[in-house]
Amino acid sequence: MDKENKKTARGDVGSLQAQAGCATCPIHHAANLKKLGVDMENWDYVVALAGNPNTGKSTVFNALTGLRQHTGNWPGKTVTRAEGGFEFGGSRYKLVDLPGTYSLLATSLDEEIARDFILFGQPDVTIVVVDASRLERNLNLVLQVLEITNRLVICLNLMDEAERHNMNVDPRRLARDLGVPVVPTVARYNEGLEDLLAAVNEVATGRTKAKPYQVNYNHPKLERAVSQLVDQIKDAFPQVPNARWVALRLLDGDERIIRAVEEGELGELTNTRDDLEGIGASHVSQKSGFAQ
Ligand SMILES: Nc1nc2c(ncn2[C@@H]2O[C@H](COP(=O)(O)OP(=O)(O)O)[C@@H](O)[C@H]2O)c(=O)[nH]1
Ligand SMILES: [Mg+2]
Repeated sequence: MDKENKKTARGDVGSLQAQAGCATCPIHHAANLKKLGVDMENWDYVVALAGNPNTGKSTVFNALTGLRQHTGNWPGKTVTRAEGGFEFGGSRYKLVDLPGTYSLLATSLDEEIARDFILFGQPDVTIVVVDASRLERNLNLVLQVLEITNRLVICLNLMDEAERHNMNVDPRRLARDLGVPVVPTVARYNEGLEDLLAAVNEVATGRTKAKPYQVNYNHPKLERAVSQLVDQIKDAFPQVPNARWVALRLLDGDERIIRAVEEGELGELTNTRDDLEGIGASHVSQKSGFAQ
């Protein structure tokens, strides 16, 4: 990539910022972010942070909450749970940093915790933090989250790394293809985070309704089996948020979901907002996760 293009790649972050922010609109103003640290009382919305390891989730978490969660790898880190608060656009948010995972198929404890939180905890918004310089690998998780919820925002982070590797990643194209908001960021240098908050606010308040890309399995037999199962799941567990996803997992032989259905516990996993603390709590270290 030549110098001119480089400028454009980095310029994208800035120009999208300018675009999202009618500069006079207070909702897009930096001063509008109030970091609340561990104060998470009376939150209006719950936001989950998901993503592959090392995509900058903790960096985003720290920038928004003002907390100093350890970034880097240390034993047990991934099963501690970090929560913090922030205020933006007149609303109070509780932010939950989920363990870093490459998938949500629950083949490990981390994946199980992340998946249970996104599916059963029903956060108002899930931010999927994506490494722009390793897009293909990261999209695996994005597509899985898209199957579970349409309340998500993609944080296309490490745009500087993508640029350094001469990759020209187009956030608008990605947003169009995936059908969800995509915000380019360089979290380490606080670039793009206001836009991220503006997008989160839009989804949380329901002003933006995503039409997420769904993997088409294109298989009549599979679709027939899925729709039969969906009807049965809805009858037995009317409170389950995404019966199609549960049906796909049952057909996939997902042991945890099969067990939950057999033991009639699937509905119980669906906690009310007030009971979010319970999600995955049995697996999660009692430590608050706010490592200094
Ligand atoms: N160059 C660059 N580094 C970043 C960016 N965001 C985070 N990092 C760095 O990437 C590393 C991993 O970040 P961390 O927040 O711990 O990732 P996590 O594993 O997803 O929580 C840290 O050294 C961060 O400083 C970014 O946008 N650009
Ligand atoms: Mg982290």
